[in-house]
Amino acid sequence: MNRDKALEIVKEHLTEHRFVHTCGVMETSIELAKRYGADEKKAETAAIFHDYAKFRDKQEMQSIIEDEGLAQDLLLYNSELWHAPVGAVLVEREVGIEDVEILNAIRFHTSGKEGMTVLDKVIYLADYIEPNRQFPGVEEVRELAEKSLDLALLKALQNTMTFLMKRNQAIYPDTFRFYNELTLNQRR
Ligand code: DGI
Ligand code: FE
Ligand code: FE
Repeated sequence: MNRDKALEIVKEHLTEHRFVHTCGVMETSIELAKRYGADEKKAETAAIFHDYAKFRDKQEMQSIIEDEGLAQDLLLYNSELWHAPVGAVLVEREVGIEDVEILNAIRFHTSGKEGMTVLDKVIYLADYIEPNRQFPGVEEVRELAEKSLDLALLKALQNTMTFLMKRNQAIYPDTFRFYNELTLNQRR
């Protein structure tokens, strides 16, 4: 889809702050796609729509998780996780995007999972390091992202999981599996 059209569509579903974040993810995703060999156009589209469902109400997201046969264990974890898989469903249904690689990158952008494609990883990392993000540790991950996709992701995962654990939050199993995969691959 044409970039301007896509941005026009998504803008209606986001706050100004989240739209600015989305534009940052778009720019960073294209850069990372070039650097690490993912399809730049798919990265652009996935980035634009990655937070499409961020502001849907919880009740609607819960119904979609139930009715569309998404992983039911999502309902046991932080509802912040829901907008990613629900977003993939709604971007297909409402925007008409059918490309499975794009939809998967949206689907996995919050939890991550084992066996992600380069495109999935690019969107996950771009979401974390886009220029408008400011939190402790982000600069280190930005620097790692210049050299190694997986090392940058591993640091991002360590930061996120530490952040969640310090707040007594549960960690979704796919996030753990993603972290374990990245860690074990570093040792080979
Ligand atoms: O939607 P964004 O704010 O741009 O970023 P995101 O899609 O990565 O959402 C991050 C939120 O999800 C953040 O508040 C942490 C929260 N979260 C809750 N449980 C988990 C989790 N993130 C991961 N990776 N794994 C969890 O188990
Ligand atoms: Fe998100
Ligand atoms: Fe985001």
